[in-house]
Amino acid sequence: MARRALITGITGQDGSYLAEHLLEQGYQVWGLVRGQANPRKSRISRLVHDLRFIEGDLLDQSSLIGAIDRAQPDEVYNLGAISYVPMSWQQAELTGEVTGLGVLRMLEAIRTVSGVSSQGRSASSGTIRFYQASSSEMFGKVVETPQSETTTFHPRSPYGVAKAYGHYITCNYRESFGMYAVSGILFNHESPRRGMEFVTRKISHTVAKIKLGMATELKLGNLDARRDWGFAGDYVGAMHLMLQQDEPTDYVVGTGIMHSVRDAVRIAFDAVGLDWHDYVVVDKEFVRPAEVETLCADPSRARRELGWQPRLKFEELMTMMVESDLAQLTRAQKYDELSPHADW
Ligand code: NDP
Ligand code: GDR
Repeated sequence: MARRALITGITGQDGSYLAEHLLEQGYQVWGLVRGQANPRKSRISRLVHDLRFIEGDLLDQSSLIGAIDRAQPDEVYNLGAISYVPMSWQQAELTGEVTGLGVLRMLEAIRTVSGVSSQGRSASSGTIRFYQASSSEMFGKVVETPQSETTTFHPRSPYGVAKAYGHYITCNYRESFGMYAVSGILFNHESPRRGMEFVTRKISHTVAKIKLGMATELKLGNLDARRDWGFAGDYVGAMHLMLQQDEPTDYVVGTGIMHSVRDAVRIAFDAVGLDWHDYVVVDKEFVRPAEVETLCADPSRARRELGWQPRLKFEELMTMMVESDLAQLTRAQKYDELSPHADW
């Protein structure tokens, strides 16, 4: 019988790549979708075929119990979150509820449905394996470089704080109840499916618009911020591998190489033969109340124990994103010309 996986956050960037990866491995894949008529559900249905959907919300305990009961998964991947860091200052409480307490609710749903006793490790630990999408944002104001599984956390945003809660509660359920529950501490990963609000996609999309004469400038915040950026399509393989190990273990996943926002801008403009100095404007609106200046992974445990390695280099990734946005915008332009009521 096919193994079964339940993914929360199925409509997001990572949800789509992970679903594709698991379907390729022969899994039956279920996705949790929230909202009455979530428009992103039809987008993911067009992108990834053979998905099964269950309605539910990380804010609603009973819906998660119902989802586990219905999907009867072997593996649960908790990718659902409010994931845009600036939004976490505007909606700090909601971020705590979804990104932090949502993890507890999912662990409780698994514990309840699989009959794991609350009396401690001696009882059955259940068979459902759980993956939590932890984040390098937990390191925040870094105390050492590069960051590994043993580096101390100092989150700098309500998002980072909520992720740290999700990380520790996952570890706690593993230690308290013997559940197979692990966290992947993933560094930034991007793709043509990345949300427009994140800096790499904002850059690739605006550069493509400038090239096509649809925009004249690119407004950004801190150009000096440095990140360890990789390709999302590579990172979902690490998530899957983490649930196939004999012992549940947390892993750092990244490339070990840093670039600045300025580097990303330069590579993107180079890809279309333009000079970034002519178009980039620094705008205080995009500067954060507390910034994470640098993040760089030490992914040696993942390389050694999972045999995982990133394939795509940052230059290739940014260029691919610009080319994808150029192609998409060109198609949309043609469609608009052919159909005067295209946006109705
Ligand atoms: P996205 O922002 O693209 O996707 C977030 C997903 O969470 C969406 O599917 C969204 O669904 C869902 N969601 C939001 N609120 C709820 C809720 N109340 N109940 C259930 N689902 C909800 O994120 P990514 O795909 O980029 O990231 C996946 C996960 O990995 C996130 O947890 C993120 O924090 C984490 N992460 C991401 C990294 C990255 O670089 N991409 C790095 C490290 C960690 P909807 O369509 O309903 O809005
Ligand atoms: P991040 O990603 O906050 O690292 O979180 P984002 O792409 O939003 O920012 C990266 C860096 O770029 C700087 N920056 C800008 N960022 C945005 N969004 N818009 C701008 O105009 C801009 N100008 C400069 C930021 O200040 C920051 O330093 C992502 C999310 O996917 C999280 O969910 C995930 O946990 C982490 O990556 C790892």
